[in-house]
Amino acid sequence: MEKQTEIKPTSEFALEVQEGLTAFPKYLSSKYIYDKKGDKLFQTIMNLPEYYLTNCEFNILEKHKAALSDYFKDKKGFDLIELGAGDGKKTKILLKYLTENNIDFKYLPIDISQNILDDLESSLTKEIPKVNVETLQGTYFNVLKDLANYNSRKKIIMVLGSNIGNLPHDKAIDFLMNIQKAMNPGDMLFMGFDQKKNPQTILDAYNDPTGITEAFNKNLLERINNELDANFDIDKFKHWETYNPETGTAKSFLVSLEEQKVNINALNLEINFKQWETIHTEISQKYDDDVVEWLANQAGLKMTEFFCDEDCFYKNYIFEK
Ligand code: AVI
Repeated sequence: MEKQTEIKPTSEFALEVQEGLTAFPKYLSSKYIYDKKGDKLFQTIMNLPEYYLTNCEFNILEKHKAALSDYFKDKKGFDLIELGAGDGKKTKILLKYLTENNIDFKYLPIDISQNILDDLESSLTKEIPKVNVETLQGTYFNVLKDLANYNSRKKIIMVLGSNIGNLPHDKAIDFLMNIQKAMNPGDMLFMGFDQKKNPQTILDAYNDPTGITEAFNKNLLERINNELDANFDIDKFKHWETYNPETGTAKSFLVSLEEQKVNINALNLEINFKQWETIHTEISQKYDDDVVEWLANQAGLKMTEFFCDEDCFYKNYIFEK
């Protein structure tokens, strides 16, 4: 049994850690992997040869940039709003093409991190100085709410990287529904969805031999150590990945290698682990057209087009209201 005296967790992070580690089976939310170190590890993951998602989406944008530009452009110009812009490496393919072809648009990257936005803006000034950019710092939905009536121009809302895959279907529908509410008729959502494929390819993408994905997963425990004064010994946990080809769900776990106790001082909480007990940390959902169409319809959107790479490992879909 966990030992706990009355201490009120003060942040959402503390509250969720307390909830997840006192539940059975134990779980933690992958959204908390992303502090400064987690962001860096994810950038490294995106460049790993096993993490095919990056190249697939890169190739899709490169191959279809002219067609996408035709879909997006509008007589009155348009606003390209990107949720979770990151370093913008993939987006720059589109931005370059649109700028070189004198298409009238404004680029509005949204990110929770002002640092990421500052880096993106200064790299754009160097690489594509003609692009009209306005960065927006905040959570996706606060910013989207503000943008719902931003101006009367066509909005293209873009979410790359299959970020939706980190949400279970009910949360994915909420996410799509929130985007749908910020759209007007004629606006478009352009979103990446990683596809079902050979299960081994998927397992390898989340289990690289260099251990970067393991460090990324374990960053959750490091954050709890640093921010909640805990004493996880991260070497006593093993990164474990599973993929269920029936549901298309890849799941990450941390498995306790031995029976152990961990103290989380900020929560006045002692957590017991049995040997081989798990903490479920992340899902990375893989899709097919039927599931994507079902999610979209549930959220009040219709799928109007998709673009895929050579092997159809990955697809970017266009949705309208
Ligand atoms: C951000 N997200 C789409 C990544 C994914 O593929 O689920 C996060 C990730 N987890 C492990 N490797 C990459």
